[in-house]
Amino acid sequence: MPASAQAAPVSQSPAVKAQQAQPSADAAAKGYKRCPKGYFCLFTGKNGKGAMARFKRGAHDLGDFGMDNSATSVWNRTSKYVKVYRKTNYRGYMGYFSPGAGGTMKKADNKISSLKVAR
Ligand SMILES: [Ca+2]
Repeated sequence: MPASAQAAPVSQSPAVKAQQAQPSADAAAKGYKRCPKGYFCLFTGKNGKGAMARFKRGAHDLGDFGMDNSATSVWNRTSKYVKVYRKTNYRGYMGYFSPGAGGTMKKADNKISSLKVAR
């Protein structure tokens, strides 16, 4: 479990199975496995289900991705910290996700409106 501040919206890592990726399996990928390495991914459902959006740098308005106030689970596959905000344009800081952190959110469920990947 990654060390994180109290403000972090989640405290557990996604339960990702250590399976060898195969081309045929990629097409049928679902859940957290859809999130490519190097990206921060949002999912509208619990446990990596539902629609997904992926980010390398962040987004000042998740509405541009159909994700405003709808992210329920996340996975940070970047090597950076990712800050999330309750409002657009990085206002209303809620907490951050450490590199490798993810899971189904509780207090930030359906509340994130913008996010920023640390440089
Ligand atoms: Ca949701």
